[in-house]
Amino acid sequence: MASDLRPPPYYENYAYQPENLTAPSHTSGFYVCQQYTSPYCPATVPHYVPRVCTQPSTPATTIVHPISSSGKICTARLRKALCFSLSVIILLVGAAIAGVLIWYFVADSCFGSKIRCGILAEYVSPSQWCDGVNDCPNGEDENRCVRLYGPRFLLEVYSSESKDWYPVCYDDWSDDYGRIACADMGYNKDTYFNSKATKHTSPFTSFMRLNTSSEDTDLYKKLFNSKQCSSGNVVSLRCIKCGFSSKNPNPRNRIVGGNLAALKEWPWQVSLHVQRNHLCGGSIITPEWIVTAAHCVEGSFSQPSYWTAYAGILLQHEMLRPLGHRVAKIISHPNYDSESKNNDVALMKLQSPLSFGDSIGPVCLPNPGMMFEPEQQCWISGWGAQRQGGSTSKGLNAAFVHLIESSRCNSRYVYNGRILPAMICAGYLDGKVDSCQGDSGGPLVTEKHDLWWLVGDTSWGTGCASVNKPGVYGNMTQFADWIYRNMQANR
Ligand code: 4AZ
Repeated sequence: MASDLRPPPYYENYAYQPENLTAPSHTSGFYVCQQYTSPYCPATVPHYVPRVCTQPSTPATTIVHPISSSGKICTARLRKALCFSLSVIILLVGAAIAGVLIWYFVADSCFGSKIRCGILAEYVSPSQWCDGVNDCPNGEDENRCVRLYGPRFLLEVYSSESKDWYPVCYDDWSDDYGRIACADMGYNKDTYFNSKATKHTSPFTSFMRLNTSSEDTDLYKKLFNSKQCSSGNVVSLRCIKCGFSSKNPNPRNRIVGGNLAALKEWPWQVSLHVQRNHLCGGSIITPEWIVTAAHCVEGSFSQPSYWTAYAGILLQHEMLRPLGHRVAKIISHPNYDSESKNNDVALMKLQSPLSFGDSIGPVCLPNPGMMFEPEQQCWISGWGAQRQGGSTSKGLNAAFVHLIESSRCNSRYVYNGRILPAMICAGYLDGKVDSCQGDSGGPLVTEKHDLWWLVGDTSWGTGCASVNKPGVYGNMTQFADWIYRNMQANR
C-alpha cells in the first residue's frame, strides 16, 4: 500500500519478487556459458539475459577430417543424404502439427451450433446442456446449470429447452435442495448458510417450480416451467456466510492512504508465503479456496508445496510455520497472459480448511447482474511496500480507493489502451494512494447491500501512487464463473 508521492525511478511494475529468495533455475534448455571455457562465450552477461553459447562455425573451405579412430569418413554424399532425409522428416512433422492445429481451431466454426465440452474437441448440442444427462466425457454439460443472480443471490436455473435462466419458486423449497444447488456450484455442503423467500419483481415472466411428487431424485428433473409461483416468492440462496466484516462505518469523504488495519476489518485477507517470506496477498472465498493473482504463481512458483497461507494474523513476524496452511493445488487462469497481464487470476486450494470466526472469513464473489457504480468506493489491503521500491510492510495496511472507468483509464495519458475487459482500474489519477509491490493477488473490495464483495485482485500498475498511473486489478465479475467451475471440478 503506497501513500506518498515519490519521484522516479519510474518502471513498469508487473510482478513482485522478494529479494532474498532462491531464484528459480532457468538453465534447462540453454547452454550456460560458465560451464564451458569457450572463447565464444562472452565473459560477463547480464543475469537476466539467457546466456546461450554460440557454437564454433566451420570455415567454408574446410576439408573433411576423419572423426573417429574406427576410420568412419564423413563424405559429402553422406551429408547430402542426411540433409535430405532430415528435411523430409521436418516437413512431415510440420505438416502433421499444422493439420492438428487447423482441426483444433476450424472445428469450432464447423460445428457452428454445437457447444464444446472442455478443451478437447468434443461437442454436444445446446439442448443437451443442463438436461440432467451427462453427455460430455467429464459431465461439463451438467456442471453449471445453476447460478446466483444479483445482489440478493436469486437462485436461477438454466433451461436447456428455452436456453435461458429462470428464478426458482420458493414453493416447497427446503434447505436440502439449497445444499444440492450449492454443491452444484462447487461449494462444500457444510458451508451452506440459508435459503430465504424473496418477493420477485418484474421482469420475470416465467419461473421454475418444484414437482415434489416426482420420483426423480435429481433436483433439476423435479423442476418444471411455470408462469408464476403460488407463494409469490422466489429462492434467495446463500451457499456461504460471506462478506461480513467488523469494520467501523467509515466517513465516506475521508481518503485513507495506507492506514494500519484492525484484525477483524478484512477477515478474507491472507498473506501468501514462500520460504517464510511474504510474496503475495490473497482473498478467502471458502474454507479451502483462496483467490490470488496468476502472476504470483508463474513459472516455478506454480508448485503448491512452495506456498503457505496465513489468515487472521496482522503482523508478518507473527506468521509462524505451525499457524500456516499448506497449499494442495494451484490453478491459474488458462488464458492468463504474462505480457499484458490479461486474466491475472489464480486459485489456491488449501490442504486443510480454515476455521472461520470474527477474524477469518470469506468475501462474497460478485454475482452476475451485480452493478458497481463507475466510481464505486472500494478498499484495498495488503502487506505491500509503502512507497515505490520499498520493502514489504510489517503490518496489514488498508486504503480507500475508487473505481476508475475503463474508458478514462485507457486514455492516452493514463494506460493508453492497455486496460482490457478482464481488468479494472482503481485509485486516484493524482496519485497519493495505491497498491504496491507485495500487495499483488490481494483484495479490492466494496461494501454494497451490507455485504463486502470482491471486486478485483491486485494485478499491476506503473510504479506506485504515481500521477495518472492508478492500480490495475483483475476484474472479478469476469472470473466468477471460471472460479465456480474450477471449485466444482476440483472438490
Ligand atoms: C506488485 O508488483 C504491484 N501500483 C502491485 C500493485 C501495483 C504495482 C505493483 C499498482 O505487486
